[in-house]
Amino acid sequence: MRIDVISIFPDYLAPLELSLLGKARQEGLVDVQIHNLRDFAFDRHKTVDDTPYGGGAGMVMKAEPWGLALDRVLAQSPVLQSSAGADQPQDDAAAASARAEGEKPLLIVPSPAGTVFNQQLAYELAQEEHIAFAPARYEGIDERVLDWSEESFRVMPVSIGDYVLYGGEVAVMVMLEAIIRLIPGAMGNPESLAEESHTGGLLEYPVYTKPAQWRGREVPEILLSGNHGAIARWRRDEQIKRTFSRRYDMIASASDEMWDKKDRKL
Ligand code: 6GU
Repeated sequence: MRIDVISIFPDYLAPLELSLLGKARQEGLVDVQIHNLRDFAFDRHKTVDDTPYGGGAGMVMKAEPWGLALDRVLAQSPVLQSSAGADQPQDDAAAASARAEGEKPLLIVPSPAGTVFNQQLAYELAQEEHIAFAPARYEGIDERVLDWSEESFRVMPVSIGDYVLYGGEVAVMVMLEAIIRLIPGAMGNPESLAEESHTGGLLEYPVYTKPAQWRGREVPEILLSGNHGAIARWRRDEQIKRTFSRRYDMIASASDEMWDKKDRKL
């Protein structure tokens, strides 16, 4: 998978080098390219923002640097290389309009006004061949950039939750961590994916490790019993209890198929 991030704060994305994310990157599962938006501003002060037309508070990100940065991302897109050929020059508008939706890379625009990111969307995004992220600062990006982008990208405004951040960079980090670990081969133990919170409709059960006693607290006896059937039942009961108390919204929206005949009212 190819991922591009265009930002005026590329240092925010530095943690992508660390840990499992860095490993997925090193092993070639994902090719992440960070672009500094200021490299696409050519005036003396590398200006990326200006005052809003119509007046009002704050600054708006200028269209020109975003246009050039997105041109660069398109020129490097594996999605477009495979359909048009790497060396073929592309007539921008004609090529873009001829392109079927499925042949366009995805452009995610982080915004508190977007659709809310969740595990289901993370699974879908992990299947993409090329995703570009356009995290904005200030009051946002000149709307014409998003309008123009529709010609060459599938544009998706995405929020990571109902609160407001200074800018989209941290939201990009959150989304990338959720997406990259779902790429086959990027998880230390893929079996942990099947059991984790937000995959089976219930929250994860509590876990314990040695020692069996710690500060007067014991590990639940059933986990030491060796009775795998009973342990599985206990874990499922704990999942149900936990989900009821912490996330009743997930219980309320669960489909009937989620419930096992042996699930009890707890
Ligand atoms: Cl994606 N961006 C910003 N600036 N604030 C947010 C957000 C994104 N998601 C929730 N709040």
